[in-house]
Parts: sequence; C-alpha cells; structure tokens
Amino acid sequence: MDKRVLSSGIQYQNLPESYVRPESERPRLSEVSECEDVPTIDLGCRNRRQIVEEIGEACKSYGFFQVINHGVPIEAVKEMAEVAHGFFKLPVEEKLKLYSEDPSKTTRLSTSFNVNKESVHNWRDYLRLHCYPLDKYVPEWPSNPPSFRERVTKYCKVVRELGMRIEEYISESLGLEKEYMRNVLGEQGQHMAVNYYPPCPEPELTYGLPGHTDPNALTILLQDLNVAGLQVLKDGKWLAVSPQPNAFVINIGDQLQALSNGLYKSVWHRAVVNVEKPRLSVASFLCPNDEALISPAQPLTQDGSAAIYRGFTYAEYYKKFWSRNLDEEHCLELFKNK
Ligand SMILES: O=C(O)CCC(=O)C(=O)O
Repeated sequence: MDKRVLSSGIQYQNLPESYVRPESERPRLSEVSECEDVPTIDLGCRNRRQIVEEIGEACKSYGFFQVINHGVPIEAVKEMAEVAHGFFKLPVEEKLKLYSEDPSKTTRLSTSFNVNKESVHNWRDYLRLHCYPLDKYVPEWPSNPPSFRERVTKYCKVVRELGMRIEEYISESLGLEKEYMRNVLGEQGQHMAVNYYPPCPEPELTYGLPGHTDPNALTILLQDLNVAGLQVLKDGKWLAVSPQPNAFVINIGDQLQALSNGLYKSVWHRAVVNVEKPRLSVASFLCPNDEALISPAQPLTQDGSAAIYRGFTYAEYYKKFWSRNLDEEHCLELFKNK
C-alpha cells in the first residue's frame, strides 16, 4: 500500500482491489439485525451481589456487556473522543511520523490489522499506544494535538480503575476470591487502540475489522455515539450493537476464557464501515503481565472437570496472536489440551 494510511484526505470512489473480500467472506449487512437485549449492567447499583450475578450471566451467554453508571467522568470521555478525532484530522505528513507496521512498537500509527501477514486489508487506520506504566510511555505518545498526552493520561487512569473493578466482579461471579484475577494476571499492562474508520465507498465488500476475539483479558470499548459499526456474534448470528450514551462495551478476552476454563466466552466481534461518515472507537485493553501463567483457575477444575487449556505465559500467547492473520482460527484453539 503506497499511501500507507487511509486517513490521508483522499476520497475513494471505488474500493481498491486489495480491500475486497471474496464473496463468501463478506459482511452480508442486510442479514444483520440489531442486538435488542444487550446485557446492561448498572454499576451504580448498591446491591453488589446483583451486579456480580448479572455480569456472570452476561459473560456466560454473551461474552460481552455494557456498563452504565460506571464512575468514569463524562468530561474525561468527551475529551478523549475529541482529541482522538483531532489526531486523525492532522495533516497526513504529521501522522505518518508515527507510522509503523511492527507490532512490537509501543507507540505507532498503522492501518488495517497486520499489513504484512494479511492477504486482504481492512478499512481502518489505528493509533496503538501502550499506556501502563504511564510515565514510561507517555513521553513517546503524539504531542499533537497539544492536549493529547494530558487528556489521554486522564482517560487511561480512570478506565484502568474501571477495568480492575470489573475484574473483581468477574472473579466473584466465578465463585473465586475477588482478588483472584488481579493476583493471577500480575501487574497488568494496558494498551489502547484508537480506531478510525473513514467513509468507505463499498461497505458490503469489506470490513473495518473482520470477526475476531481479543487476545487480552478484558476490553473496555468506547464507541462513537453518532455512528454504529460494532457487531457481535451470538448463537451463530451477527448482531449490531448500537452505541449508547454514557456507556462502555466490555468484552471478555481470550485470557478470561482460558482462566474460566471455557465457562466465559471471549466474544467474536467485528467492525463494519459505512458510506457516509467516519467512525471512531477507542478500545482499552487490560493485558496480563508477560510472565503471568494462564491456566484454568484451580477451583474450577477441582470437581474433576478437565482443564480445557494447557498453561501458557501471556508473552507466549501474544507472540502467537500477532504472528497470524486476524480472521484465522481462534488463537486459543492452539493452546487446548489434546
Ligand atoms: O471499533 C469497534 O467497535 C471494535 C474495535 C475492536 O474490536 C478492536 O479494536 O479490537
């Protein structure tokens, strides 16, 4: 791709050939219906047991849920969204200073998913940041727009607190100590993908991101309020998840599927694009420490249930994940006990 990013100011009249999916892999948008019963968890509820039960149910049957009254200040969310838009509106030369196709780089602008591994590209640019510990990574973040570092720092801190709180609820919902996840996952990393999906001339033929699960523990997704695009797989059908004001979408990632011995689902999800408007989303990923040993929680196999997955370190898993294309077989399948 000689243009390297899509957000270059060029208006495409036709979808370039390298983005066109084979017929059998297309999104079939007319067959997608709205997810009418997105599990919505009110974290402001005083009844902890109720929160824990609702989260457990959502993790089992959907692998994702929405949270409201989550404690993240509206102002922090608004400022994050504004500065993300501001970044993608910068002149392309400015943005390209951060361009890299190397997944091991801790701050980079890139496009599609894994440009060097994939045969068909995705209609997305993304800014990928490592966010923990902040003092290590903030100095390498974009300094333009000028408020970028300050605003994103603020957002990262509050979102991390939210994620840690949700991990406690998830531990409890599995009948484990509330600190179980935190202890097993070690000092967790935090990454962010600021996804920018430009208007696309032929959305029926391509994806912003094809169906995938997240390789990490937990994802906290902020969706553009004005433009829908997220879809989740439920009982073999793709369902659209409309953005809700003041809500985050929480996805269970592969590591929680492994820790829960397959009880909780790492949800398959994808992002579709549209002709008219650009769409933005901000995904915050909580990632186990590289050294964390992931294996089904012992209390979940004490009754004689077989451990579905073998033990592995997160570093091993992450390397495997990025060595592949996004829409291949589920990466966790490669870690199953024979
Ligand atoms: O843009 C979205 O709604 C989904 C983003 C996503 O799945 C990701 O960044 O992994």
